Amino acid sequence: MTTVHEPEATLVLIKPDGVRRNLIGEVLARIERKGYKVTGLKMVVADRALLEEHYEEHVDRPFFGALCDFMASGPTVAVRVEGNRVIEGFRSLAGETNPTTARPGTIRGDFGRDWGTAAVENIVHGSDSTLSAERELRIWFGGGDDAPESEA
Ligand code: DAT
Ligand code: MG
Repeated sequence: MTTVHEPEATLVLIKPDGVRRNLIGEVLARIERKGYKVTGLKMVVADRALLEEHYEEHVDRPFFGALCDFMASGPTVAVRVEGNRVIEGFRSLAGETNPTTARPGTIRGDFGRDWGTAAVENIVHGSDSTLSAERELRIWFGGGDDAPESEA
């Protein structure tokens, strides 16, 4: 069969709240059940420099400091996920940013809620465009020889 789109890759993060709540397996299961491939996986406690780079678009927002504190509050699981239209597809699995109104059936809608914290805690991150996916995968996995290989 002729394929029309090149497979793409996205960066998924299971944030410290997701790890604390034992949702690593749940999130990975949803990714895999959907048919996407996990092609890279690591657990890291993110430092400030990494988070400032990752969230550079939000540097001037009032919640930026709280967001970095939350993201540095424990281990994060970084996942490289591949598949056709996976960037858009994972954002759909994740649901909208605000966990109070994220639809049930989505990761944020099923497992997230407002805890009254300064930074919204919403279990997962997913890249929002091909450009940010490439940039974020480089930040979390590096672009050198140890970068995960694509599926054959
Ligand atoms: P998303 O993660 O859905 O791409 P975003 O890029 O706008 O959302 O924001 C990054 C993260 O920052 C988001 O997942 C949770 C937090 N956040 C966003 N808006 C916020 C706000 N108004 N107050 C507190 N935290 C916020
Ligand atoms: Mg975003």
